[in-house]
Amino acid sequence: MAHTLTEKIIAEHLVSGEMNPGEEIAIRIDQTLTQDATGTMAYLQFEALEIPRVKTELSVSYVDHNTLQTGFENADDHRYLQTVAAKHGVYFSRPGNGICHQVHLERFGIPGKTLLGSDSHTPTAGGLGMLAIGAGGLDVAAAMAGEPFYLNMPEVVGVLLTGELTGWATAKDVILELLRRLTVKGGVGKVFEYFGPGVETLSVPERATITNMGAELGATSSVFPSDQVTHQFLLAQQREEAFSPLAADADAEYSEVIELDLSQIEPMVARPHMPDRVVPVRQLEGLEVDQVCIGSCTNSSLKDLMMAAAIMKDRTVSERTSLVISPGSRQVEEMIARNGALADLLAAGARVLEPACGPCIGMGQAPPSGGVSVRTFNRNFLGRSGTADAGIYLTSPEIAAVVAIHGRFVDPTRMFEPPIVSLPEIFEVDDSMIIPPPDDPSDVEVKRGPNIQFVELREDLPDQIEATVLLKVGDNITTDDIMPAGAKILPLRSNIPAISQYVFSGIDPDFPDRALTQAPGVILGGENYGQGSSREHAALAPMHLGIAAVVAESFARIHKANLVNFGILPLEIAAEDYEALEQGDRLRMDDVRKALRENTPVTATVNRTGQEITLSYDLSDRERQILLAGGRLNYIRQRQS
Ligand code: MIC
Ligand code: SF4
Repeated sequence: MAHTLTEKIIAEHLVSGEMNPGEEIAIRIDQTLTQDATGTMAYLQFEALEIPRVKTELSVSYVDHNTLQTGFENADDHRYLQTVAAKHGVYFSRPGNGICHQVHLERFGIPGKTLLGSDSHTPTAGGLGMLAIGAGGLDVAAAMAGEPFYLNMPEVVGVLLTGELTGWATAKDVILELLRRLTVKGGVGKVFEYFGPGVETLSVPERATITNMGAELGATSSVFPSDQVTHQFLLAQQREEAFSPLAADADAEYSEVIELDLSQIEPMVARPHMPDRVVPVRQLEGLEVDQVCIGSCTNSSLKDLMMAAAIMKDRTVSERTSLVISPGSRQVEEMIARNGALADLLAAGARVLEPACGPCIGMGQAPPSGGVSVRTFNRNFLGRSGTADAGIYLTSPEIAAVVAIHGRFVDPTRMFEPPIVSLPEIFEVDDSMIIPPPDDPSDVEVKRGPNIQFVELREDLPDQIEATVLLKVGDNITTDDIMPAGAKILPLRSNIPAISQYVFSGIDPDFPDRALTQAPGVILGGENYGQGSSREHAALAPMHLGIAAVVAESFARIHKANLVNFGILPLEIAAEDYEALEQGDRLRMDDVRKALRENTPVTATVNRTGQEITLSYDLSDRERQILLAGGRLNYIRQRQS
């Protein structure tokens, strides 16, 4: 039988389950990655599993998010991460070496392998033909301990690429076009597999821009074949041995095929405050812009920055606009420093930051009040930039550079041709900022600062839950809404009691106090609850605040898994019942354990109306066991004893 590339990689890694879409399967994980903002929790949890050395082929710990050191917290986290990596056989990519996804693509990715990362943009490595998936830190900790990764077998959607990009159209516009068509929930439960004659016209970093932002579709992953272009990329990275050709069978069947003629793509932009609010750039012509940021794991490859530099060369940033550049990796930064592109950017007035996530996660460079910020990033959620009323527009580096010169949106299509940049055949490779783990770690002492607090665990799931609806929110609530990031809150990622004081702080600052005084509580949400990042803090902190269940019309994949991992029931509610419930209502749920054991819906009585509502769920046998045990760490421990 003919297979898609996704099916081939899954089949090769299948540990249990049948490959029928929607059914739970378990796959072996070859590689893991963590970043510092989720990594501290992941390694604390790994330590709790008491496994001396990681069992993966390769595990890498990156420091790229919390690089602003305004107090001891982030520096303590970095030191903990470095020492715990050395102790347990993990490579450590030092702060300053670059963004995890960019560095992993350059230095570690291998076509055909599986990669699990505690960051939702882990699918970036799909640009290299890996099956790369984002997950919560605990799932990554379990993978490092040699446990398989459990997921629902995705549907495989084929994206047939024909033609070739022309003029100012870029890979960013390909994925923005898909977001325009499919929306931020269009990819839930799916892997997007690219195929067809257009594939070979895209370089690996361009493919990675597309697979990176597949996360914004809510997709489980996105993957490109491994071909001649992949071979060339690995050669340039001096890693030719990692190459193997991979593709779907010619007559493979996709659950659905989406056709994209690359020659028809035009420059696009996602307007505030969702990545799917996409329109052609020409529609925004004239809109004045306060800030332009070029960088992030979506768009900060060598070509991206060289294009921006070529456009800016001999020009000056508009006096109305501040231009900020954050290279994706030290390799990229060093190469633009040596080839003169960095000098061109500096001469044009760019403000250059270290290679890290930076403004993408609100680590500095917040725009002015009510400001318009044009960014080459992947997310433009309200408040994520650090300025509550700023509007973020997502676009390509090319358009961002043009905008920076003019201080307003311009569609360059009819004005001038984009510059042509040539890339070297061999890239500069220097892995001196990646520390390999020692063979014998017995001398390594794991160093913890006062901000690093291990997390308390939940008791077994009670049989009867009486809980208050503490908050009612709408559709597409993001993990940035639930557990905001930014320079002030991120340093508390390894301190759950402290960070939980910020849960829903952008929506309802009284939420944490109300939750603690009225526990147990319920959060009521609409569709696609928990979209966006993989941060398990969006489940861990609500757990600390006594949240027993999230009742929503539907859930985003990673967040739902995180809720299960921390013993919070992800219950589904019908649209009319969602409408009828009000904040402050009390719900009584009886025989919850029995329902979960028997895989039957939970019935809740609403005190205000006396009405009974049915709360269903879509959980595997294993997930129900985890919930009964009060979370995954309890579950693993109970199975070990
Ligand atoms: C993000 O882009 O939102 C983050 C910050 O990289 C998160 C991870 C985190 O919250 O630490 C993600 O995408 O998973
Ligand atoms: Fe970092 Fe932004 Fe990429 Fe998240 S999306 S990994 S914050 S650059």
